[in-house]
Amino acid sequence: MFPERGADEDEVLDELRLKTAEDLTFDSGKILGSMCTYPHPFAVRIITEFIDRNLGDPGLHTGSRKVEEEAVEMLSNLLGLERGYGHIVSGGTEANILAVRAFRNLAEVEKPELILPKSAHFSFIKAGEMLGVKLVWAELNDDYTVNVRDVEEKITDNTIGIVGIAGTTGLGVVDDIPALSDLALDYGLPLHVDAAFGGFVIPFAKALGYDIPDFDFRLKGVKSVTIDPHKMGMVPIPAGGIIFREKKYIDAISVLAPYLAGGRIWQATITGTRPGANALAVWAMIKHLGFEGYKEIVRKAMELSRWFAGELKKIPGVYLIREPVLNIVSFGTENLEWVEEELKRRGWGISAHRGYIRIVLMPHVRRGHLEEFLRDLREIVQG
Ligand code: 0PR
Repeated sequence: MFPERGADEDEVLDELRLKTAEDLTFDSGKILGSMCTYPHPFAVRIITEFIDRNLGDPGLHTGSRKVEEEAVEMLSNLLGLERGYGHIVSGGTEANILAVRAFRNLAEVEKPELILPKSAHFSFIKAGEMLGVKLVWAELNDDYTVNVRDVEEKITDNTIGIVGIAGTTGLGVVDDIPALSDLALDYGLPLHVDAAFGGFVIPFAKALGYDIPDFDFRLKGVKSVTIDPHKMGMVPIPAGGIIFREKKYIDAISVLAPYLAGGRIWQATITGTRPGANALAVWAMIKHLGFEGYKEIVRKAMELSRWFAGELKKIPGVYLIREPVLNIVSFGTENLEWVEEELKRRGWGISAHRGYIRIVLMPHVRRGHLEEFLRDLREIVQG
C-alpha cells in the first residue's frame, strides 16, 4: 500500500535491510553461477558522485557525452579498432538488439533472417521477436563451437547477418570467429560477435598466452561487437557496450529527438533517459586498471578455473562438459537435477543449465569458496 505519511530514513533502511537479508551477496562466496560480481570500489565512488548525469539529454551533460565517446574509443582500441562507433548501454541484451536492428535496417530485406549458433543467448530471441527478424539456428560441433559449414548452408537471399559468440553463456566457448569472418566477407554479410562476457576476458587471456582464436575487429568481417563492462569489467550494473566498425550502422538506428537541450539530437540507444554515471564508471575503471590491471584479474580467474576443472575431474561421477576455454567451468553428474537441488539447498548460488551446472570464476570467487563447494559436491554425489 502506498503510505500516507513518510517514515524516518533509518526506519526505512532497517526495513529494507531486513527484507533483502535473504539475498545472496557476492562476498558470501556462495554465488558461483553469476556473470556479475561486486563492482570495484572506485567505480562505486564514481557512480555516487555522478549519479545525476543523463546521457539521454547529452546537450545538458556535454562533458559526460565526451567521456562516453572516449570510453567507446578505448573499448574499440581494446577490440583492435582505431576508431569505433557505439554506446555504453544497459547490458548485453540491449547491445545485441542494437546490432540486429542495425543489420536489419541496412539490409532492406522484406523477410529478414539472422543466422546464429544454437548456443546464442536468449537476448537474440527478444531481438528477433521485437524486430520481426526470423532466427535461423545453426548446429554446434562436438566441441560446442558453431558449425561453420552449417552456417554457410543456411545463408539465403533473406539473410541480414551472422552472429558468432566469443564466450558462450553456458560453457564460455569461443566460436571459430576467423572462419565466420571469412564466410561473412565471401557472402557480403555483416558478422556480429557477442563478446558480452568474453570481451573483458579474451584480450587479456591471449596476452597471458592462452590459445584462443581471434574474435574482434582485427578480422575484417566483424562489423559489430557486444562487450559488457558489467560482467568482467568490474563496473556496476547497468553497463553494456556495443561497438560498430562503421558509422553507417549507428546512423541506421538513429532516431531524431528534435527538442532536447543539445538541439536536434540523434539517438541510437533503446533507452532514452539513461545513466551517465555508469558510462563514466566504464571510462574511470579502464583508466584506473589499464590493460595490466585487467590482465591480472583475468590471470587469477583463468588459473582458478584450470585448478577447479582439475579438481572436478577427481570426483567420481562428475565430468566436465568440455575443457574450459575462458573462466567458465561446466560439469555434469548422474542424477543432475537432484544434485542441483541439494547444492541449492546448501545455499550455493549456481546456474543450472539443461544438462549441466555452470560455474563462473568471477573475481569474487576465491579458492576457499571452491574447496568448500567441492566438499559439498563430493558428499552429495557419493550419497
Ligand atoms: N550475451 C551473452 C553471451 C551473455 O552471456 C549474456 C548474459 C548476454 C548477452 C545478455 O547480457 P545482459 O544480461 O547484460 O543483458 N549472460 C548472463 C546469463 O544469462 C547474464 C547473467 C548475469 C545471469 C548474472 C545471471 C547472473 O547472476 O547467464
